[in-house]
Amino acid sequence: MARHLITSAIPYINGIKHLGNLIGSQLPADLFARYMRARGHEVLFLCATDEHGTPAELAAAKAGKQVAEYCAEMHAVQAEIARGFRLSFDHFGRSSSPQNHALTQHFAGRLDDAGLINEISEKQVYSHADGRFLPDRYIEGTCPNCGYDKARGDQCENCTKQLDPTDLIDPRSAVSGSTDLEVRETKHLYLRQSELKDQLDAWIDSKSDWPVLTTSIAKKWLHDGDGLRDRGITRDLDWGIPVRKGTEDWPGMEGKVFYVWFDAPIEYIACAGEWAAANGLSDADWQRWWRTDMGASDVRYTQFMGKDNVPFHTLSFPATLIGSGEPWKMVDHLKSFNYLNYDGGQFSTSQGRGIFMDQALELLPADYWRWWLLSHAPESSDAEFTWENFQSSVNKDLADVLGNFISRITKFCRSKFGEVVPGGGAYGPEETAVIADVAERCARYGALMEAMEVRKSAQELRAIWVSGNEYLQSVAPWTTFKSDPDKAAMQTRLGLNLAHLYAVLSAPFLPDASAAILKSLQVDEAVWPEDMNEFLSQLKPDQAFVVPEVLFAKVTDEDREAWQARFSGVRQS
Ligand code: B3M
Ligand code: ZN
Repeated sequence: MARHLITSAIPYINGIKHLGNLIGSQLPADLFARYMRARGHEVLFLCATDEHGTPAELAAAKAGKQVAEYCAEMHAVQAEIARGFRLSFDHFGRSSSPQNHALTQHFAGRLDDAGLINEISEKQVYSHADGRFLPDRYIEGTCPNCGYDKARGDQCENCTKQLDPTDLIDPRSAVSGSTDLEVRETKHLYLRQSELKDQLDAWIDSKSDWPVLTTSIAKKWLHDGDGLRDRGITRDLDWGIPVRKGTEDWPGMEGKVFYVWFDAPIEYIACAGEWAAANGLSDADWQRWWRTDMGASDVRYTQFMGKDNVPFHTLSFPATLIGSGEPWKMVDHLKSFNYLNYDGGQFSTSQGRGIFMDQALELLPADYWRWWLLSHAPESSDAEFTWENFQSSVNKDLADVLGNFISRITKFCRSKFGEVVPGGGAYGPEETAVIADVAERCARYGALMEAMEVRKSAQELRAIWVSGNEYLQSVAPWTTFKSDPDKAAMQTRLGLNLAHLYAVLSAPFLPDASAAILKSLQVDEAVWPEDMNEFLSQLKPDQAFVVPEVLFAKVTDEDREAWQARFSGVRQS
């Protein structure tokens, strides 16, 4: 038994995530966590909401709420939707937690002690009316390039020109509208990441099993971009983790908070602390996952994220951990994803384009989405969601193959033998062949799941379902029954055992369907097959079962057209 620490990139708090976000980190992380648990490993699977930064402040202001109140509400909303998608987090934490405050301040203090922090003076716009410094995007004015009167201090949305706040004509505060602004000196902390370049380089080189997408992005930022230039880790915002040096004040940093990308990855660690606190466990209990001096050296740590998050996880966060000089567990495997596009364009939160997680669950239960998303995961390249593809995938894979197999075998059995596993008969060559085939495929499926080859795993699982269908089709117990009822009984018994196999193997992808099949077969505990012959003889003659409800309804052409129309525009709320 191994120990697996698994984290998904933590979604921003502002608003409900779309299906592109879901398949980019949380869902594949869940697949992996469920698989590892099914194989008997000890798993700690963590995720949280990313609650700091300007977007959180802006979204709260737009909703007319205090930021803390807004974040608490949105956290509850996101947690509920995560449950709806059956994301099996051991804990869904919050980057605003007391644990993350303490740890973030702790890391900053350690980095400063190690000489890795510089204080740098900068010029920034101060608003008298608001009593605060304004981040660039909080300043509005007229674009010097096109005359658009709602240009932001970082960029003009109208002509896309990149701007400095001082370029704007008639600048005003986006918070209060006040024009009483002044350019002032302000100090910020910079993390001297460049000092850690060689250590980071060596660390990345030691990760020979990382996917190319991950290492190429990391190396690009390390060597040719300016990705490793010293990075500002503080901001002049109200909402966030106050800048402190451990538990002490940091002179000159009063009223400032840490930059969201500094504290967000630290939440992976803090979240384990939140998990321990929520479950009445001790510090040692979470530290055995995170501190190599506390037992974490035998932990295998895997992170899941979209490709845009890779630099933060291969450079910035490791720089924080290495720079602290403390024995923190570093990531072993980093699985990153390309983008999922929506019907000829991009999913977009800001534009409300695409399908959002709450809306998806209003249309269909989680398993339908899980299956489509995972079997089309944007691994080697970007992928695209289209309603035609969704319809055909649901109907062909789930309804016609898996659903049809389960319904056919259980209903046939009921009609001829009643709702009990029938006895009699002995295996012939067809049975030996199908058992050998599913055994071989099952081994391949396990290896693909282990390697986090999400799409290929889905294909192999589907092939295992197909194998049973073909067996049933070729031996045709409904025909055999007329001439040799004992033989038909044996074929049916194997069919029911295959249904059991499908429930167990499909569980990481389709947790609800899997539970429904197990329940109808009256199997209490799902145990992963080790020996296929043995596994497929677990349902014994005379054991009772009940025919399950229809597992998967087909998506009709009318559904598809209606949904396509409903999601063609932008989300209004
Ligand atoms: N919240 C960005 C994102 O959701 C950011 C990830 C943080 S991971 C520590 O894509
Ligand atoms: Zn402009």
